[in-house]
Amino acid sequence: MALLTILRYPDPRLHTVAKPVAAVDDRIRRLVDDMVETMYASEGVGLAATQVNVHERVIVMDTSEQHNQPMVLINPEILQRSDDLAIAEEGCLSVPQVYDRIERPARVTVRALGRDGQPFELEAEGLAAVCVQHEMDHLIGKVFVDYLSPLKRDRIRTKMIKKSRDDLRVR
Ligand code: GNR
Ligand code: NI
Repeated sequence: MALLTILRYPDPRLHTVAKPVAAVDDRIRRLVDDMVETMYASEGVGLAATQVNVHERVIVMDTSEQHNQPMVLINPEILQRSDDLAIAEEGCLSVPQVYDRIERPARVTVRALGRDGQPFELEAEGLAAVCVQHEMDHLIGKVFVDYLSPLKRDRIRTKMIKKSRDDLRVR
């Protein structure tokens, strides 16, 4: 297993559209395992392959309380979105220390392949619904700050550029 490097906003590679996984083989299983390790090491509840600069449709997430139920979603597709919306405070490992309220469908049904290559369906609500939608956005090159106003996004961009400079200085 290995820790992967997470791209930081405003890295343009975060806006890459991922391709479907052709086959769930050893290479994909290795990617999944490294992503799970990286997600736990970063204390995230989810991670999309886009964030580790792999542009294939792979997500890992764990919204369980004990952080002991990793879930793998390969080639995820949303089958149903609820009409009712919910607002939740979101953050992103690619945009550290930035949190803002985002409105999304409150519940979604998702179909995906698991680590074993078998299809399954997930009915998500609450944090799991927020997380799976946030991760699926990454796979189409969308970061949660893209939902914010251009003014807020510009302030975040400036803050992130300054932060990378500061992070380099203390390292
Ligand atoms: O760790 C994460 N927490 C989180 C909190 C609220 C809404 C979404 C998320 S996902 C984020 C990890 C991440 O950046 N995944 O792409
Ligand atoms: Ni994210």
